[in-house]
Amino acid sequence: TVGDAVPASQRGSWSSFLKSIASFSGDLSSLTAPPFILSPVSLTEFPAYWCERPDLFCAIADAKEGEERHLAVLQWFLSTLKDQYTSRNEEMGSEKKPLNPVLGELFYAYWPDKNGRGKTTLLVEQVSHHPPITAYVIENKTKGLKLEGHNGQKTTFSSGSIIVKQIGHAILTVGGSDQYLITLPRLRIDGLWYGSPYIELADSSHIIGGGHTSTIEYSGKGYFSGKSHTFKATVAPLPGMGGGNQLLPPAQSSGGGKGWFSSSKNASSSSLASAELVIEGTWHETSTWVKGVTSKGTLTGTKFHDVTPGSGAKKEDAIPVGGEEAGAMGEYETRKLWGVVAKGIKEGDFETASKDKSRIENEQRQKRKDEQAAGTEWPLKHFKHEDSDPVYERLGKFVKLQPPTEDKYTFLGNYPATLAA
Ligand code: CLR
Repeated sequence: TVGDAVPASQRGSWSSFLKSIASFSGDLSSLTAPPFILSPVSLTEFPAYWCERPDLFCAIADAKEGEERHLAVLQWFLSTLKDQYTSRNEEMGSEKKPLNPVLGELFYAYWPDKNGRGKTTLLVEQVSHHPPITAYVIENKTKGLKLEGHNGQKTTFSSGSIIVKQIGHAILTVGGSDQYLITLPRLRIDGLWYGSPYIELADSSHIIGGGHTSTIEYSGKGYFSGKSHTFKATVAPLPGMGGGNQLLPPAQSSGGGKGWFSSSKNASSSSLASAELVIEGTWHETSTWVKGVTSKGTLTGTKFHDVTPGSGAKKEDAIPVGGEEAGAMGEYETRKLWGVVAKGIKEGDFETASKDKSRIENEQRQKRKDEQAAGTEWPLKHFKHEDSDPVYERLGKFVKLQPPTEDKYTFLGNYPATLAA
């Protein structure tokens, strides 16, 4: 029955919440939800999920450019999915409603140097409130790795589930010029009726770069495999690029370098290089090579990624830092801004939580009014907004991405002193 997992006193408000989402499309973040479903964490902290297994992220830089590096990117990407999409269920019992960031909200954090991998830093800024958009940059200067991206959501409601289309994309740059475009899957939030929401991934997403393209198709319970959190990744050399596949004659399997994308040298051998690689499994557990004839030999039947507890890919939480010179957190830093609200939610003091949440929201409304009256706009601190993204356009063409271009938030390079290496 409705709200099986909902505290008895909140069942009524859970049903009204469900009714309001059913008759609603767009920005879910503004809807009032009952206390039991509130998370004390703001969406500005979510970009940390991209790097909670820093060893896998750093391994990308050590892989040889071409097929080997593309596969390292795919392995890292797949290994982030468990943290991105199931960690709230594991830590808080179900998916929850995150705090809705205010314009200008910040999150600074890092993963420390270990075994010579160097320090990895995370900088996040809420660059739009309406609709909510979060921009981020994750960088490891020692390894020459930089992940830049932004995120938004378009939500609709369909037969009892929330459907979330992710807006935005990420671009990973290795060594300054080797670039990978990463697109994002669609989400379906199920289990709403019972009050225990969880995410299933749907449709497909891509990784394009290093002379290869990966298409990752997602399915869940009741789909072709019948199992939750299932995927199939197909890796193929980009047309006319050889892609460093071992089936090429050695002289032509140069595996990348400068001019990789404009080179037509390998065009005639593309039929030889068209051998696809296929990996299948569950993204929150493990996957296996199904067609694995790679430049490193035949891997068919062996493991590809593994995020089960105790596996090699260790999970490490980011360490938050204050961005002010002295290291204390500024007013807009997420853990300071939401401190009282988060404490209230964690301790079950929802009155204090909702009071401070209203204070923050009212202050924001007043700020926007003042700006409008003064004819000014809130200035972004770390990013510059652009209407198009040339890297997205160039790489997206290979899989005819829709839309053909997207906005871009370019990082200004202005790290706070506390985050600089
Ligand atoms: C944000 C970007 C991250 C991946 C990610 C994971 C969970 C998503 C979140 C994104 C966006 C907001 C989200 C959330 C799950 C639930 C929440 C869709 C895509 C919505 C707004 C809350 C719905 C409310 C019910 C849980 C009651 O990289």
